[in-house]
Amino acid sequence: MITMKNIIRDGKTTLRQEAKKLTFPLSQEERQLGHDMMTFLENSQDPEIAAKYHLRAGVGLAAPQVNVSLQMASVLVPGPEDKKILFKDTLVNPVIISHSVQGAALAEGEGCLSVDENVPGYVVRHDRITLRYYDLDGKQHKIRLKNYPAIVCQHEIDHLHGILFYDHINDKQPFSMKDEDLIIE
Ligand code: NB4
Ligand code: NI
Repeated sequence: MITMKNIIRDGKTTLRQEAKKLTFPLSQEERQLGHDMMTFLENSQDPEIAAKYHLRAGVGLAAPQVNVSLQMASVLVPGPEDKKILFKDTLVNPVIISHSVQGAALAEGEGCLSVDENVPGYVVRHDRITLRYYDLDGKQHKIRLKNYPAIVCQHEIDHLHGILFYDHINDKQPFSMKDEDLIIE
């Protein structure tokens, strides 16, 4: 079971490396990693389990965060009031093949399970993306995402390229954004 002990923190080299592409079929170990990352997200979003194991809540987790330098990330985005699921899958070799010019940022800023400090500021990303990825079974997906799920996937894909959310924050004016940029509540 993945817990906070397995999640490496800012300063470790893996977080700044370009992760390696996977080849199919995945090994049993690689598939297991995908399942374990998704289970971490489910556990972290369950108040009882999260309290018991001291898990910080997460909507995404990328393999480099558990010190595995491979292009794999799990995403579990619940809808408003945690009702239905907006997006749930483990992304293998994900690529953003096109995106809107329109930018968007989460109103609350971003946090990262690998960054213990709070870094305030808007992280302006693409509001809409077309994403190509493979799932753990090797099935190819090409999907369009917008708003919150699109932001989460971009945060995870950044991890696969050694980028952390605060790299995008303007340290002189952390809450500056273009008039056209969308703020997602
Ligand atoms: C990834 C996110 C940071 C910004 C937005 C948000 C949370 C993370 C990091 C975009 C992606 C993890 C992976 C949350 C959270 C809302 C949904 C459902 C019920 C609690 C949960 C809380 F926990 N970020 N944390 N940070 N990361 N929303 N929610 N709620 O997930 O570092 O690379 O359970
Ligand atoms: Ni993160």
